[in-house]
Amino acid sequence: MALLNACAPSVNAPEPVFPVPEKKQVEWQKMETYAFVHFGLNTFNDREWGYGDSDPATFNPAKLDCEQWVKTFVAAGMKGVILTAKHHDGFCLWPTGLTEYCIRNTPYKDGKGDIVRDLSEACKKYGIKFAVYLSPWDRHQANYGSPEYVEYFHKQLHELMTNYGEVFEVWFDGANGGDGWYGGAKESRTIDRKTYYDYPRIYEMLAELQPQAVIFSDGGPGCRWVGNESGFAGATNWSFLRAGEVYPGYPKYRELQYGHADGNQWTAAECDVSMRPGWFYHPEEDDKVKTVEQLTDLYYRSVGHNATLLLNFPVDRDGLIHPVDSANAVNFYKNVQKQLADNLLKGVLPKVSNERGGKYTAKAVTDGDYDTYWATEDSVTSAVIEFEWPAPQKVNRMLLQEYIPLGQRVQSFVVEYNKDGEWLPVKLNEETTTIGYKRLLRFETVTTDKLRINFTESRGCLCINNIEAYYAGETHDVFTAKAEELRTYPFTLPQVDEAEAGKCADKDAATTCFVDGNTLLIDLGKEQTVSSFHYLPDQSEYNKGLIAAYEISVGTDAGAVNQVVSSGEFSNIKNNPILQSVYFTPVTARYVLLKAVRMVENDGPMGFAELGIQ
Ligand code: FUL
Repeated sequence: MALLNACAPSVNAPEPVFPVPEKKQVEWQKMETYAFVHFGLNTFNDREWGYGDSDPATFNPAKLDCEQWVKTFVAAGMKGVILTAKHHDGFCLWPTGLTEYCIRNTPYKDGKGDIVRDLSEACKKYGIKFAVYLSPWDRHQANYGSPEYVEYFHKQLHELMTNYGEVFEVWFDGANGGDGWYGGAKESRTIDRKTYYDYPRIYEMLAELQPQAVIFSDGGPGCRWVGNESGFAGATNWSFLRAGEVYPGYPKYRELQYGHADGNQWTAAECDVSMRPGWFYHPEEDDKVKTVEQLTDLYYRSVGHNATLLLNFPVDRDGLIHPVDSANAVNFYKNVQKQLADNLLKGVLPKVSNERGGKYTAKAVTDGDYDTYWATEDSVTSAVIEFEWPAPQKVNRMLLQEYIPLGQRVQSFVVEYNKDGEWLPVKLNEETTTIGYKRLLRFETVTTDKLRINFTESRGCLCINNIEAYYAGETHDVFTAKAEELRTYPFTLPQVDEAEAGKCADKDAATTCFVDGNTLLIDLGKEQTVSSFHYLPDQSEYNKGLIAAYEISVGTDAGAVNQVVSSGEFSNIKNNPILQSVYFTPVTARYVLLKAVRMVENDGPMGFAELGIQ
């Protein structure tokens, strides 16, 4: 036998199809799910984007316990955590030598605390990876916008990269420049997002200090933002971008859900989403924690769409993960494990229409080894693989993996089952185009003794390393977010067509009322005590008509609605268009006038999925 093998012609591995990932990018993608922690002064000041002026004296988490966080992540199957070491407000969770706006000047542990250290050590203790988010935008520093700030920012990164051990990722946020406190200047500052931070120098520093770290930003280079903060990638999802095209704040960011099919740089997608509507903790969101079903749905549309899932935990004011968040996260993981428990294809020997030979045979797709794969001959870019069971099985899930160290290739495929001798496609609600590192499919249950996958188009010969099938039971997956429950006084919009106006008062988040101009007059019909304004932006894929900054006035006479009760920004509305609530001192009024002081996009009407006045 040994002699025979030695004489057999050796079969070469397929050539890579470019772009291909670096080894560290493959290791990163294998993590699949990891946690995000948003915690800082915002937590104690009920803010999503601190202005940079919150008093450090407000930061005093009485029960903070990083081990509690990490134990939760481990129980939820997560392989790492990324901490907001500094968010846009500029406040540092480590005792930095570079600014006084940090944990040293808080009552927490009498100024002796270091949350970056505590979390990195808890990660080591429980065996998960650690990483940091460092906001480039800093609304506290007086010199933000100048070259001196860039020096400061690079030094901050240096501190973090040298004092806390290995990080698996470095997270650079795309939200950059705008209003801020800036040392008391209280103004708006813009920077050139492409050049200001001198990223080439940052990449050099990271290559030297933390070569294993994958660099995140809107356009990578290590991994990319997925173009939404809802936690899903497109069903078609290429791990490529056209190099040099995407920069922080890239206007065509929706493309990031799908990648660039013709891209020349490997930059896989990461889906960031919070357990709650906001990224930071707000007590009024205690009953708005994502459910097990919602999280399970997101898992299929992130990890199952060739991306990773970065799931955020808004740590609460005690410094702990809230019990509802941890219960839902752990039960979500258990639910996924239950749905994908018993691989019906394990060890089943498939039949294929083409095989390269050598060690690249069909049995590699069911042998449980990541590094063995079935490959077709060089010129063969379409092929069929068929599985047969001795008796019919119920099936409604499939898992497919391409061997990405050699590139992402598959462009389209069809899954079919055999019914009384006839091949029929399984019924699913998304396209079957790309696969990449991992593709999970949910389809209507079929009972069959034969399944096949017809790979119809590919960028090169096929390299498939894993195929699994499951029966997940009859589940009720949630495919769209539920409309927010909004309580409101009855109202009319006297300047808007009645049918159109109805769309923002129908409790249906899927219908949006569009209003031209930049003001909206709301009539409560009679005088009421009002103290809050609620605005759910357009929830369609493109979130049309988003208002970035507002002024709210009230009055008792339609001709004189001029008592300003509040003005400000709808922080982060572009990326996370959730329900926006403005609270003000109670006042008696019949009319409320909203003025859009600034829109996210300059042209087009304002969009209101729902409105509420209370
Ligand atoms: C965004 C930020 O502006 C949000 O506050 C949050 O940190 C999210 C993860 O990224 O761009």
